[in-house]
Amino acid sequence: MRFIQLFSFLLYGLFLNAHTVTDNGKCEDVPNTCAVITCSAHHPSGLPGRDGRDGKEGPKGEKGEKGPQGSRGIQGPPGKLGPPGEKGERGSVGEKGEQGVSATSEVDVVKEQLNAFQKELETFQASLMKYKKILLFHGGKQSGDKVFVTNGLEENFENAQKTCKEAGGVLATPRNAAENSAAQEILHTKGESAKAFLGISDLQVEGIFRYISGEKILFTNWNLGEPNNSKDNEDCVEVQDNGKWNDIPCNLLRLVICEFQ
Ligand code: MFB
Ligand code: CA
Repeated sequence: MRFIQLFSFLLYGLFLNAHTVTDNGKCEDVPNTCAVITCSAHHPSGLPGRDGRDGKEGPKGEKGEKGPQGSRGIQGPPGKLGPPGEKGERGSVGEKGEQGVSATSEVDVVKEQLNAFQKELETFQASLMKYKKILLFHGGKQSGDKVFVTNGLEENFENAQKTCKEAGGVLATPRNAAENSAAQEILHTKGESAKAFLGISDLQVEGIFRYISGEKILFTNWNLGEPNNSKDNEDCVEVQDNGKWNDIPCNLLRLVICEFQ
């Protein structure tokens, strides 16, 4: 009996048209075919068919409605500097300043300071004159602001410089004929052929004679044929009792004459 039922069911199905699902999802007959697969929606008594094959990709959908506003973006870079603002209103009047020093009192203060300075200078000049008188008393010879004095001892060039520096002066350095004569007079007080070192040498650069301060000499009174750098060893300078200069070795002993200003 069951076989007949199944066979009749199958036979029934064969007489039905085959169906397919169209692109728009409808179920339509396929003519001149025997139904094997049916669309169950038209045969409620039929068994549900298997899932159909995926349809072809449908056409692009219509543009959707505008979505909700996105969340706030991150802080953007600072904007360009804006144009200068308009000039502000005039500020309020400031507090009253302290009482100024009257011009008169300022001038008075300066006058007082000047007077004090003048008195100090006079005291200094008086002391200086006093010391120069003492130097002259001890055989010193003055020329202009300078006083030339000897301690009566002979030393080499290096030690002669130190002796004058420690006494508050420098080695005799005539800068003109008058000063040179003052130094020469001191030599005359020390007898014939006395000679003294001057504060001049070409120790720094051979052949270029400079003062101890380093500047090139301006005034000279070289003896005839001098400086000759005899035996290639004469870098210091002596003044002779005739007032003439000669270059000699620095290690010789000569009278120390200092100058004080
Ligand atoms: C030279 C002089 C040199 C020595 C030598 C005895 O002059 O240039 O410095 O003093 O005499 C001739
Ligand atoms: Ca010489």
